[in-house]
Amino acid sequence: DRVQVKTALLSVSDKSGIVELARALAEKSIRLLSTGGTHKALSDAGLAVTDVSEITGFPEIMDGRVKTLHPKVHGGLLSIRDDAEHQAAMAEHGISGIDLAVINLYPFEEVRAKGEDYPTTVENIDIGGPAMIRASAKNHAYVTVITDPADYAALTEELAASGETSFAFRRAMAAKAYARTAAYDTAISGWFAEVLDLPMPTNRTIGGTLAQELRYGENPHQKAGFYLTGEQRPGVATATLLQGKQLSYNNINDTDAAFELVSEFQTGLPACAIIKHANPCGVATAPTLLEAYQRALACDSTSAFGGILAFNSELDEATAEEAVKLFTEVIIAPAVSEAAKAVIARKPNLRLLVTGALPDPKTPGLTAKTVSGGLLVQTRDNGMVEDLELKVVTKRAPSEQELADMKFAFKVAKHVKSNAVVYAKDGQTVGIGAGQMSRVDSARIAAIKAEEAAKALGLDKPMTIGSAVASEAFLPFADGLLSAIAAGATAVIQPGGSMRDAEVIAAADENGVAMVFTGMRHFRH
Ligand code: 93A
Repeated sequence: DRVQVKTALLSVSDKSGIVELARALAEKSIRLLSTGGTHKALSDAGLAVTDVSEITGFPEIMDGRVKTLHPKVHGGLLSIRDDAEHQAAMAEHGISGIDLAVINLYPFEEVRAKGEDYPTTVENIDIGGPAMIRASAKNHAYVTVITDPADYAALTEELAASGETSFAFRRAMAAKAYARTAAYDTAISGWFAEVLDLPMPTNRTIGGTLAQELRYGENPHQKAGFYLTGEQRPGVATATLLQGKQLSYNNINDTDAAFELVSEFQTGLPACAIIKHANPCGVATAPTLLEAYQRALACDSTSAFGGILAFNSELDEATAEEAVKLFTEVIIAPAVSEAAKAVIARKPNLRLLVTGALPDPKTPGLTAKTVSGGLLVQTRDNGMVEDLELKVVTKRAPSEQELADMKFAFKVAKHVKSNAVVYAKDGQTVGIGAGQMSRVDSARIAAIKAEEAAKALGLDKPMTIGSAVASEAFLPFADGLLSAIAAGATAVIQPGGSMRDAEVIAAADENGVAMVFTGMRHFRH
């Protein structure tokens, strides 16, 4: 199953490592063919290399759009070496075999990410490269295809002894080649969907490129990887890791939840969110980041242990000094001051991520989750409470303060797993109930947590007294409302729309509670 490599075709946009590779191939007496730019790079380095146009007898035309799209190239890549008819066709048309193709594509993804103009982006859709990659990969019984400079070393090693490649190697590289062309076309299709603002789920492929193999998945016996979709959104996928170990699967999931939540607060007022198991255990805004952190922590300092901290503004020294007192896995912020970096450096295991900016919560985009045998894809929940027409449904209208607390609570509830009940007061969560099958249980749990927090803080009563409470979906019965009232809530925000709305409104009126309907639901599972 070993194949002697006699002729190699090199055609690369990313020219890193290509000269060294070509030199190693030449040392094995492998004949080198290549296209314009690659040819120049190799011959400038003193290597003997034949231009593909000499083989095809055809110049590169149309600004290089047609350079390798020729039977002499594709016949050389696709011919079955021990098939008599294929051999006859080769002899008849003067086609010689190409045993190795080293190709990487026009940098479409990079050009797209830079937001280059339309014609430039289109021009960077590679046609000839994918055609050659796919042809070589199909013919992996005879041909070796390399699409990633990271594999040059493995190729050189493979060829070291006898200038041959094994079937196992060729097949592994073929598999990688199709993953590459699939991801490439997915990026192109995603770009079109963006440009055309296509509605879901029209004419687009969902997918990404494996960027990182993770040590394990949600649990140590599960394997995992991090795939990037190419979406240019500030966040965990595009952030820079300033210090600490590689992020784990759970770190990435939780850090995303934390940063997306804190990015809801774009008013310039500092905000902090603390996440555990993808749910917030405290969120607050305050005049300073330090206070925001302290107030977020106060909501449930027990659960915050081992959590993720996200900030919506530059992490400063004072906040960092407080933050390192808590055992946390990850801190993520749009920026980190030099002094804060020095503070965090004292905890070398703490992962510090800087994103450069906050994502815009209103931008469209897709979210996906798997079910067995499928992917469920939807547009991101980019509904914002500020944009909703809130309807007061009770006799008593909320005060200014209650209204502000309601909106804050509803914003947080959007990021809490359903059923979500969030109590808030003065820009701070004071009780969060998440992920219960019954809404009234979520309300009760939030109240219990508030009592525990009060004890931990040495307060004589829970902070839910005089708070606003949010439910991310309608209150189906009055029981959830009554539980919130028992915990001291005076104002309620919820989507409304239950069959029993009248009953719920009556219960609110009886207790002098103000209630508003948002008309928008924020389920999150
Ligand atoms: O414009 S193309 O789609 N038409 C082609 O025939 C073709 N052949 C190779 N692009 C083509 N390529 C691509 O050119 C390769 O995939 C590679 O990315 C690039 C290398 O060009 P050069 O050697 O001139 O720098």
